[in-house]
Amino acid sequence: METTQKPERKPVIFSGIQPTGIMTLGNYLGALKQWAMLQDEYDSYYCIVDMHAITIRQDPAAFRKNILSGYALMLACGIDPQRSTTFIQSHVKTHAELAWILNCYTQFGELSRMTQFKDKSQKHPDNINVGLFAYPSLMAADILLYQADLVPVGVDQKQHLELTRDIATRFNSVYGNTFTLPDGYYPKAGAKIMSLQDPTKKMSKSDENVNAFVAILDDQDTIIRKFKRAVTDSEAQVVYREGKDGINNLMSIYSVVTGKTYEEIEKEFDGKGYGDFKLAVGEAVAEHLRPIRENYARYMNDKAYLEECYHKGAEKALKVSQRTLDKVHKKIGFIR
Ligand code: ATP
Ligand code: LTN
Repeated sequence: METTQKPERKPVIFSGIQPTGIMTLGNYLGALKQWAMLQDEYDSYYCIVDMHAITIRQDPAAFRKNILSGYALMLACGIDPQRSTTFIQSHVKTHAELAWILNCYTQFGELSRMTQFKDKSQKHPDNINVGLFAYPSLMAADILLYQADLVPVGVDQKQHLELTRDIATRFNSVYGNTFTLPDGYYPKAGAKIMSLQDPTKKMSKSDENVNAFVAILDDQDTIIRKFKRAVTDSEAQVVYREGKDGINNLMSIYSVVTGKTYEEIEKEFDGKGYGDFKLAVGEAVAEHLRPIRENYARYMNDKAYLEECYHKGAEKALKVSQRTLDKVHKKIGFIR
């Protein structure tokens, strides 16, 4: 008798990034670089989450540009639309549809405990909208629609990912196995790059002080200048130690972009001042980001290609995600 062998299912990755401004070195090391590295091992879905971005007020003209440039930057970081499904969230209607359903399986208390909600509410006290509150259930929908096994993100997203698992577990326990429980994937180094102006805060693309972050697209001189101005301490000793937040941050950045260990870095700068060290970090980062800047310029010169890629990506994403949404509708009792 003939045996029918099921084709082996590659594990699935989903991740997203908001087009809320200029993407930073933190976004690159914490997320985009990992996405590119993982794309062959997994069936990968990578998304510009424009629907999440409108939880903060966006200027329409700037927003339109940020969405396209965010998409181009994703490709420039090495995410290949032939090997990964790359798309824009609002193009795929299943995200909003499942998000609504999941809202009904998410508790008010759970969302109230989210630190990102608390931080962003404090930052924008005049616009604490329902979308900002429900942000995590849309994120859960993004992930669960593709039955993702793994979600590569920076550590600031850990709480959202745990909530996604709780929502999925709750739904599965009521209706039987429906969603795959996703695991977070946090890079060993670079999972939390800190602000260059206040190394106790994460580097954020929406920081008002442009010296606090390095944009992936900053030119070499700007990158070096920002590192020269980085806030450190007065000890003048390049060592990784508790309490030296500024130096620890620079050492971890230097370590990721050069592949050197902390010990090697300490040896390299033994007896040298912070000036030399900051210059070396700036130069190494600028060099590391150079090919991305060049690729980005190429992609932005070919809008037709970008358009073709995000249309194809959305088509594939819709097809896959619709299967999960249909299953959910059936389980809940919606009529076809
Ligand atoms: P915003 O400043 O608008 O809140 P953000 O810079 O935090 O945005 P997001 O789009 O929210 O960027 O995050 C995209 C990805 O980048 C997420 O996986 C997030 O964890 C990661 N990330 C963001 N900032 C850092 C950072 N400083 N270090 C490491 N990873 C980061
Ligand atoms: N909340 C994430 C962006 C995001 C995301 C996702 C990340 C939206 N949907 C799904 C991973 C998986 C953030 O980075 N702030």
